[in-house]
Amino acid sequence: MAGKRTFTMIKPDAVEAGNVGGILEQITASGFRIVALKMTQMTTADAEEFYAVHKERPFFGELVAFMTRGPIVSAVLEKDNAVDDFRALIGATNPADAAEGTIRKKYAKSVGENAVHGSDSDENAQIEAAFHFSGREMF
Ligand code: 3AN
Repeated sequence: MAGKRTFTMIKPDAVEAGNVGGILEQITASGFRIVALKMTQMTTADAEEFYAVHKERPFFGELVAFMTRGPIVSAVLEKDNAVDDFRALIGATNPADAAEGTIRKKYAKSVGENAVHGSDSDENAQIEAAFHFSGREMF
């Protein structure tokens, strides 16, 4: 059965642009309950670990520099079928390919600076949530 929780980050581009409120509003209006929420700034070591799966990709250095350049807002979200429904809500990785009305279509500038992260599996949702939040920070 599909899991009930996913993990998201509002990335530095969207925080800088003042879009935290608009993005959280769209998330909650779409039926997700906020289980955990905070603003932090990732260190280089944090970003390298979080994105370790991409370390051989040509854009890895650019991705780590981008994700550490300013604060992010991270959250754990709850809804039936959370991972897939949240991926649908945010839209394609490249905002040029993202469907009308999706968060990336509205707020993302490019494939690199694409406003939000969404976990791609139940297993990764759990790993990513535990990377950013302690048990006492999740409700
Ligand atoms: P998604 O975030 O949709 O799961 P992934 O997992 O393929 O996409 O990529 C992780 C992150 O790496 C993206 N959110 C984006 O910030 C960055 N990224 C992906 N592809 C590129 C690319 N071609 N150039 C620069 N950055 C990229």
